[in-house]
Amino acid sequence: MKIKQTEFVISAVGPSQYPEGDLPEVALAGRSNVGKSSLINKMLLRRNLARTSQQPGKTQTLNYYRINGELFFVDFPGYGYARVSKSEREAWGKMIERYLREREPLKLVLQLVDVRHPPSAEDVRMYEWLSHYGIPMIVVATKADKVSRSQWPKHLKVIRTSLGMPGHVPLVLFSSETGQGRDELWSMIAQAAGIPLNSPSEPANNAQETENNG
Ligand SMILES: Nc1nc2c(ncn2[C@@H]2O[C@H](COP(=O)(O)OP(=O)(O)OP(=O)(O)O)[C@@H](O)[C@H]2O)c(=O)[nH]1
Ligand SMILES: [Mg+2]
Repeated sequence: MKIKQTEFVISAVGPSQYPEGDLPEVALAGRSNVGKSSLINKMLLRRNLARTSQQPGKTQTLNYYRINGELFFVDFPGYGYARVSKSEREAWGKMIERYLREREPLKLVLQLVDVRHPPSAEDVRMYEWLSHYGIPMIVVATKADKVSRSQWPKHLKVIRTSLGMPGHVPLVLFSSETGQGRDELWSMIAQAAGIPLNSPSEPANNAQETENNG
């Protein structure tokens, strides 16, 4: 995916603030600190477009990023903060549930889990909740660079088993440090969103190379 233009659009607190139009949306869910903002920045090759919330666990907004005028990334508020009150947690749940149930442009959810640790009870709940809505999902195991290569299969197996993921749900290893998983994720996102990986006006990399060599 060639990133031509990226832009933070809005921190939406509810449906009236969601962008109009029908650009496909790809949502990102996961615990606070799992690496959602880092993944967005790596996917978009921007150092600091998506920032960590100033008040972790408090931000109850859906953050919209527009890419190439072709699709949106929608960053969910992170879950898993012990200090969040019951009413805040409920407000969070209501907002997410309504979004998942009603948001027509939503094409794909990336659920992020930390590859180092078995999924938490909240990760499992989130996964079950997302599956319930029948929205296409990819589980992304973040921080791959923090686990040695030889240990990857073991960790991935724990994730798949703990979440109860059927074989057809993709599980992608990702690192925002090394860029591992970036190409694979882009091709899955483009397919789910129904957008071309390379726009017709732009030859794919290998086509360009062929032309240059010729
Ligand atoms: N080594 C390594 N560190 C990472 C990776 N992804 C994220 N981190 C680090 O993990 C911490 C949290 O990353 P964020 O991207 O801010 O996490 P987040 O999920 O957006 O957190 P909230 O916005 O609080 O929900 C930061 O210190 C990142 O530098 C990764 O792939 N590898
Ligand atoms: Mg963040």
